[in-house]
Amino acid sequence: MSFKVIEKKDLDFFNKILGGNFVVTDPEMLKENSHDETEDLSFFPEVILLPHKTAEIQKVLSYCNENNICVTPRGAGTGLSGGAIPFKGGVSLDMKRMNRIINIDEENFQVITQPGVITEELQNAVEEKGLFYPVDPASRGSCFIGGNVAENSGGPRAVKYGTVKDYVLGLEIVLSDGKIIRTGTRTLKDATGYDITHLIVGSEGTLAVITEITLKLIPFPKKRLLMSIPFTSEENATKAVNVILKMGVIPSALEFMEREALKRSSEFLKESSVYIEVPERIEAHLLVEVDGNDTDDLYNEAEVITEAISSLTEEDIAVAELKQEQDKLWKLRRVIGEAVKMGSIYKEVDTVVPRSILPALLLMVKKIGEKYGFKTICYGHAGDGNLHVNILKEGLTDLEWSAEVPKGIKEIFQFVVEMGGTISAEHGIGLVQKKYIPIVFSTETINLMKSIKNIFDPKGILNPGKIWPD
Ligand code: 2HG
Ligand code: ZN
Repeated sequence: MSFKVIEKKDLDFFNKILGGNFVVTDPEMLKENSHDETEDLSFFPEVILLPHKTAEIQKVLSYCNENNICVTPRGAGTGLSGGAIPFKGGVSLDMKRMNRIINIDEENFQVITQPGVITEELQNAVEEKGLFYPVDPASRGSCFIGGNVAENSGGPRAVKYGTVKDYVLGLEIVLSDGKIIRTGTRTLKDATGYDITHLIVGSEGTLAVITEITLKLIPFPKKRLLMSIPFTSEENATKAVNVILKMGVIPSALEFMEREALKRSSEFLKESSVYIEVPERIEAHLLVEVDGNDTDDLYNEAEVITEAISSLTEEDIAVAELKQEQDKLWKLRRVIGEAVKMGSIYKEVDTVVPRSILPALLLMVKKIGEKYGFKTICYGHAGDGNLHVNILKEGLTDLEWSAEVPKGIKEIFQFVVEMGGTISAEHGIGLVQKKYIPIVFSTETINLMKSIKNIFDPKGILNPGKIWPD
């Protein structure tokens, strides 16, 4: 599918709608919007548009649809599957100016926000009112809530609180022809018509542009304890996950970090005195957080967890009650993605399986890595069965990287699907995983999804080249 190359008359139209400062063709800025946090991928837009209200997006999309100009919606560019990369050039529709929290409804525990609000800023704003928006991707300090909705993001607290889709009550969206649609409600229950809201959540900017989001909130948990549990074997660490959950304790977070992941993030943070020694015998850690409103209850839960896993580790378990201690441990966990990626070209697979399969998944990942000669660094949201597998180019030749590694990724994905899992838990498909989609879906299912795309965006101008194999 080819699109019209943008020319002066198009730029004149965009200037009329948005004003000159918000129609950007500066090469440095185009370069900035050509990539996100995905591996070494970069495709330049022809222009960046920065709208600050729905009516502007309505006019831009209607014009682009009429003139066959493609449009890639972009949040903060923290994505890990190429979702915001303008694969076919055209317009990068940058949502950073749509950054207002419209209303925090303390009576009904809801917030209405524009998409360009930083997730952590939204969390802090509602926390001031004693409310909690729990979905906290590792990139929460920079990612936008709109991008989180577009990717159905997760994060460490999904094991207890779920992912973005569990909090979106309603949306305002703009379709590729400029129609403005409101979906969903402001009620906690809704059995009215098809659930368009949740069709848009996770659609990666391919069905519509999200211009307003209504989210459900919950009361903020007053107390937290964070346990750092060392293991001398990765297998025992992954086995401990289900042992803990079968004790009836639902941790608010249950993270797995293998030795190399923790070592790299600790190195990465050395200056900021967040440094922990990982003794040679330690092969992996679990971070287990429990939250609630009574500290004694939390210590009882920590006791239950400690008792339950006593046959899997004899190492001392650190229990952080003080927030600054907890923040240090969370910082070590949250920067792993950045730390692991900074030294090398990488491919990252966001595998997820029923959580009892996690031990077998980790073993299989390591076996496939040996078979195809690549190193993996693994960590992730063990409580959800979600294992992030970072494959580093490091010493591999270009041929090994381009030929052998994709074979290994395919085998990992085949195993995951055979085990009842899927190929993305939270990072999305975007550009980088689309060739593996046929491992997950039948041709009929793919065609059904493509026909839905065709209904929403018949000319295919929205985020072209994503999710579906070319
Ligand atoms: C995390 O869990 C994020 O740390 C990022 O999903 C993962 O960058 C990564 O590999
Ligand atoms: Zn993650």
